[in-house]
Amino acid sequence: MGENVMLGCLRPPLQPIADQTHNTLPPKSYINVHKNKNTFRADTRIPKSFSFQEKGINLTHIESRPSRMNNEQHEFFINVDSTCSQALDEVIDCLRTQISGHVHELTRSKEKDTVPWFPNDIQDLDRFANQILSYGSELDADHPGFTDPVYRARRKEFADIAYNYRHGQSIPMVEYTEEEKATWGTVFRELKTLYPTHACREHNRVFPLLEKYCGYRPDNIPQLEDVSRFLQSCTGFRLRPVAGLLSSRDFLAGLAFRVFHSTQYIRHGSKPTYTPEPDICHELLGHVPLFADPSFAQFSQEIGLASLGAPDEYIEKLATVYWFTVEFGLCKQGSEIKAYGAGLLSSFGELEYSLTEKPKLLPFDPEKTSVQKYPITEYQPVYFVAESFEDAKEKVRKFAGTIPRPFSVRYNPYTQSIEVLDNT
Ligand code: HBI
Ligand code: NLE
Ligand code: FE
Repeated sequence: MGENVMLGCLRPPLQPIADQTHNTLPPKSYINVHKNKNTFRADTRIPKSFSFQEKGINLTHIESRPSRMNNEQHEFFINVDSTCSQALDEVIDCLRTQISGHVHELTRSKEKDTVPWFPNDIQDLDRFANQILSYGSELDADHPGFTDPVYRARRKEFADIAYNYRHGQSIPMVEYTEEEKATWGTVFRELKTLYPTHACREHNRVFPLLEKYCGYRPDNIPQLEDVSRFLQSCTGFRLRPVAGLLSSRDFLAGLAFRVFHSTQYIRHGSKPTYTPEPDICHELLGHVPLFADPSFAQFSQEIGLASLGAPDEYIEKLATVYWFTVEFGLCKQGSEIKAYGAGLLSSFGELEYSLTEKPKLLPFDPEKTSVQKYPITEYQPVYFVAESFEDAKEKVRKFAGTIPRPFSVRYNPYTQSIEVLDNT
């Protein structure tokens, strides 16, 4: 992915180039700057066109030394990391024309084949636990729980369970409060009235089993551990507790192992019919029934496998495909359209809305679906309709084939690890 460049370029000492460093990617390139001390001006600024940041180039290291050739001069060695060779050429050209000195490109090694790290073994998922994007005690200001200290403290308790969890342990049981159970009860009862008409047949087939074996009742919030065991017996899918949102890359990687990262806290009681965040209602009522379906489980795992080691732009596309299928998918069933997306199946408000005339419906097509923009804190204006899970799976498989990866992957369920088959 990266371009490796070593450059010689000109800057006086004390020049604030380092200000432009803004992330911690590993050094990939070197720019070496010589400047004659005599021409040094302390207030020199990098002209705008030099802005590395503007071109998406990260300065990862900079050092200056007195020149060995000429002690009137300083040399600046600069490491930059860029994913775009052309942007790098442009910046170097700018430096050459606008700085009175020499700019040497010392090395540039193409690392187009550098593959982002991915978990190889199911235990590697333990590494994600502390990479949460936002959670519990850091609720956004417009969250209904933001100003509720009791709710915030409770969220922190759940976050700690997830942080301390390791693969292979059983998921700690939680005693939910009366208030939490009341919220669950409201969500559960309302959704149950809609499922027969609005949910896909796979969801309706599994739901009674969850009532029978996992304690799905209006007055009881089922325990993740019990549900995880049930899922393992159906499709090998399992749950692991998570403190909040993971990055798309981490979250999708879990699916490759048939591991679903599940929140354990419940939404704030003031808004039971819709919340933008995943919560236990969303996981247990929306996702779990479908992960118990073999065809859907395989579909989900394939999105996960496709994501392993994929370039960032494809992760974003896969996350969007995930969003419009696993989260907000609609599906043809006979002459009708039904909901199979978990975000719909866990929101009384949006489930009802999704099957009215209001939203726009488009056919599911990964090429197009993967670039559709979407809001995350309100009802979706657009849904994609799949012909069937099998058809969606076939299409995603084809799409995954277009992801540039110098290897292919296969999940070995006996060792619970990823087998990497080198294509080069
Ligand atoms: N993290 N814990 C958690 N739960 C999700 O449902 C989730 C996530 N991270 C990203 C994500 N979903 C999706 O929006 C896609 O980016 C995969
Ligand atoms: N909007 C959903 C709900 O209220 O249950 C949650 C969506 C999570 C992505
Ligand atoms: Fe979800």
